Amino acid sequence: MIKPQDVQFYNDNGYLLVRGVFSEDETEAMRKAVDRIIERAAAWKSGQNHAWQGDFMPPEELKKLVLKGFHDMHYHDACFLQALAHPNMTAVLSQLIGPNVQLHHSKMLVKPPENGAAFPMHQDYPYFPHEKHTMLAASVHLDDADDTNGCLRVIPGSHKQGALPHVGAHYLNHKEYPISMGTLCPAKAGDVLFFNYLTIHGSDVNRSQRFRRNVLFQYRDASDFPVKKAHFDWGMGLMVCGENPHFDKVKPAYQIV
Ligand SMILES: O=C(O)CCC(=O)C(=O)O
Repeated sequence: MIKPQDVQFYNDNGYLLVRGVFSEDETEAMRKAVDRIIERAAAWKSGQNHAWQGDFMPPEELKKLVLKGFHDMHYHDACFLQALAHPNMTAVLSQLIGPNVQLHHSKMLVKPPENGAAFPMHQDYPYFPHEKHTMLAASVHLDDADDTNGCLRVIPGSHKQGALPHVGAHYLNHKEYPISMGTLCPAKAGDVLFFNYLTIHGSDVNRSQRFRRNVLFQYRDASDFPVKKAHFDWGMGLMVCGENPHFDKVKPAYQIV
């Protein structure tokens, strides 16, 4: 699915857009599944707003913004389990991470039309630091995304700066790193943007008339261990390709409730 020069691009820039990882039918199935999750959440009155809060926007503007989010997508609908271990996905992951790849977590991010929330620029590292920094996000586009509906932005090469101080371990100083500083990463439905957890990224408000629906899978090398116990999600440690050399040492500690 990708060439050695794409792997080089990822290593140099900390991100890579791979076109057409998912077919139109697969993308449509995921879009419908996301819509059904939102409907079910409304029925159980659990569709709370996940918009990021903070001082990166005036409070009166921030309170109008909406983000529909859920973690553990593969526990909501089987199409996400198929997607996160899809042969096109694992073909890319095994080249960017290595032969033994584990899921860390999955989530959806739905920016509704006109008021879809922004993400201030940040690294994902502070949320789940690991020893070897193999962790990356694969952001699956379910809709065409561009500047007007708040597509992802990255700062190319920023992963080489290592871990940076975040405001309340949440996002970078927005005066030093405004969202506008990020390089736009427009993408089509079915495309996947891969970016390392040290790569500075974020996205602006969706002010368009269109949805921006993404599903994000986070993966790591099976030999890259967390430096602190944090951020446990269902399905963490699922092998999506290769083998687990450390099953005797590391097991997820789940409590089923
Ligand atoms: O999808 C986006 O616009 C940004 C998501 C993001 O930065 C995150 O979930 O950490």
